[in-house]
Amino acid sequence: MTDQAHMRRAIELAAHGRGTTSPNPIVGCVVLDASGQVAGEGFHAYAGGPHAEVVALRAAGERARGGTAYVTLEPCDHTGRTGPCALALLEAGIARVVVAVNDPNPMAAGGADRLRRHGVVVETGVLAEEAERGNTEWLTSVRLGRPHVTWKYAATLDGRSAAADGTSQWITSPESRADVHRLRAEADAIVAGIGTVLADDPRLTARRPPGDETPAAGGPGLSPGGARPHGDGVAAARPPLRVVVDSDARTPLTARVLDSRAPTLVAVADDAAAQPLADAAEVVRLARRRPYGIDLAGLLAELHRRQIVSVLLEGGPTLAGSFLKEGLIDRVVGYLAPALLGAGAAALGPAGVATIAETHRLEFEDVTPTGPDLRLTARPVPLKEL
Ligand code: AOF
Ligand code: ZN
Repeated sequence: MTDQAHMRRAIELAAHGRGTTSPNPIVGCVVLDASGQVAGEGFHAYAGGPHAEVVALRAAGERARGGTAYVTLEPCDHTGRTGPCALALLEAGIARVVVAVNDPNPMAAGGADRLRRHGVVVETGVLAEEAERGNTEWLTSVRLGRPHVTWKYAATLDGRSAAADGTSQWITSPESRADVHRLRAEADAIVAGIGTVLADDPRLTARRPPGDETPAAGGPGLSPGGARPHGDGVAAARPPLRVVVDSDARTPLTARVLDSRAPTLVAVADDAAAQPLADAAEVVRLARRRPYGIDLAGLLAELHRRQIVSVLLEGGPTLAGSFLKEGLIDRVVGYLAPALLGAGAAALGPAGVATIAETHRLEFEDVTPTGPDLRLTARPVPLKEL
């Protein structure tokens, strides 16, 4: 088997950690013995748990000596929640390490260098693009110092999210709505504007669809040939933090978003009247901005401090427009229903575009049917490519 094939398997293993590793990345590892036979496999299952390399090395035992390790992310060289993987690979006697993506985390990087200094052959960049895709959110948060933001909306084919009288429920199908719950469950935080909270009174919680067997918490990540382990006394994955952008502090105490199902943060302007939210939510004050309420980059910085890696931005064409205008949207997921309204609010509000030359250009990444609807995923075109 080729390096690519083993790396593809490592990427597959990494994906078992999807949704449970935050604030850590997903990482997979395959260890071959000296004769090229697979001796151990592993993936990172939850923050605080063993790294993928350690899991795979444990499974391989003595067979790792003189062998090769395939890792989707450069082995770490630091002692964080766990010890340095570069050291573990050296102690196991690994002779060659193949890496997909370099670690941009300055605290952890340097593993490749340390291994080379000790005579290990290190190759990097194997299936890098594929491995990057699996860690888009985490890589964005490390590189930009703010969470990765996905803006999600649902609309008719003519791009409207509400009818002329403001009614907006059930534009898209039950399948699309179930898919949104999957998106929510994968996010660390769900952000909505006060307009949406007042109009729709959403809970902004992630309901798992019936039949979804994905465990809420990660296990030790041991995996050769077996099903994904779970339980094992590991803390359950935290429910996504609910964030309300509410510059004038208008969130009513009776709002469902303040229920006890998940923690809530209400972001108000620094000059907003004090708000008696008691214990229902934490309030954070941010600089007031025009036209939309508060300093959104400041809000993301605050979420970054709280180890929020991925944000799902929902609800509020105005809020979404402001995020877009400030260049704070990394991915767009639109659910389009085969329906037409002809009048009513557009899915997106003003986003700083006055003339066609200023259009926000995106590229489609994926198109998937969700029941009778289409789910379109797109990303902003990187500036250098325009
Ligand atoms: C992981 N899993 O399999 C690898 C990681 O807090 P720690 O000790 O778990 O360290 C997390 C950092 O370690 C992470 O941000 C990344 O830079 C590096 N490598 N992390 O969570 C793994 N190999
Ligand atoms: Zn490590």
